Amino acid sequence: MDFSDQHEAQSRSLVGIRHLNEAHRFRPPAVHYGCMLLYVDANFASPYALVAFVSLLEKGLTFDIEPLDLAARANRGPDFAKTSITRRIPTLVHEDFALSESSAICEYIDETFSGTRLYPTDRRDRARARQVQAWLRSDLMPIREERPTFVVFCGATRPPLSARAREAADQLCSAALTLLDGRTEHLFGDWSIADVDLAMMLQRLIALGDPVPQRLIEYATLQWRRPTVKQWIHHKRPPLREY
Ligand SMILES: N[C@@H](CCC(=O)N[C@@H](CS)C(=O)NCC(=O)O)C(=O)O
Repeated sequence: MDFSDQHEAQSRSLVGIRHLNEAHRFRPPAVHYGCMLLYVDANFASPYALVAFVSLLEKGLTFDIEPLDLAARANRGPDFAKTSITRRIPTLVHEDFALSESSAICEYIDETFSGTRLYPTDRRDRARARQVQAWLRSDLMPIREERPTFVVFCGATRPPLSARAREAADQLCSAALTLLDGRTEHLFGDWSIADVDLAMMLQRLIALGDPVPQRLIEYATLQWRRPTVKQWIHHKRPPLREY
């Protein structure tokens, strides 16, 4: 049994999943670091699965992907409950360890593997990156409701923003401009995973032509050109079934 057979067998026995499609395997392994499986949504639209996916690619890791049809509540079945305590995607399975919550996954990947750093080395920049991630996950609800990431990745359309969503958009743009003040391409000099999170939130507005300052459009556009992000953007998707 070579590494990839072993890897596949381990994946299956760990979480009881189906044989994984070759199309969902990324890159041959350079070193043995144990089996790695990422559960994502079938539409490849989850902003949280996006950062977990990019984190693995940035580290040059080989991993399998298991897309779950959230519209069919595939994540609510007993099999997935055995793997994911919270039954949410993304969930990363690394050997016998399963982890959910995207920012926890990013931090785990960064602390476990060498390669491109996902978080800044400077302690305060790192704290700020975590602040940005936590803020984007807990605030700006009107944008998340009225501009779901289906508008970015799946061509979905939506009516104009409500007054409360416009207010949230102003808050987002104002904070993003402050965070990027004095910076060029990225939030913290070098690229970090928080750049993907921030660009993702801005892209929700940019996708449907909502007003966004040019500086932020340029920033988000540049982030969207990163090769690992492009692998997500251009991933094959089934017809959209919103969840
Ligand atoms: N805070 C979580 C959010 C994860 C999340 O909301 N996942 C959604 C898809 S985008 C999900 O699993 N929805 C299905 C469900 O909750 O049943 C993270 O950062 O990972």
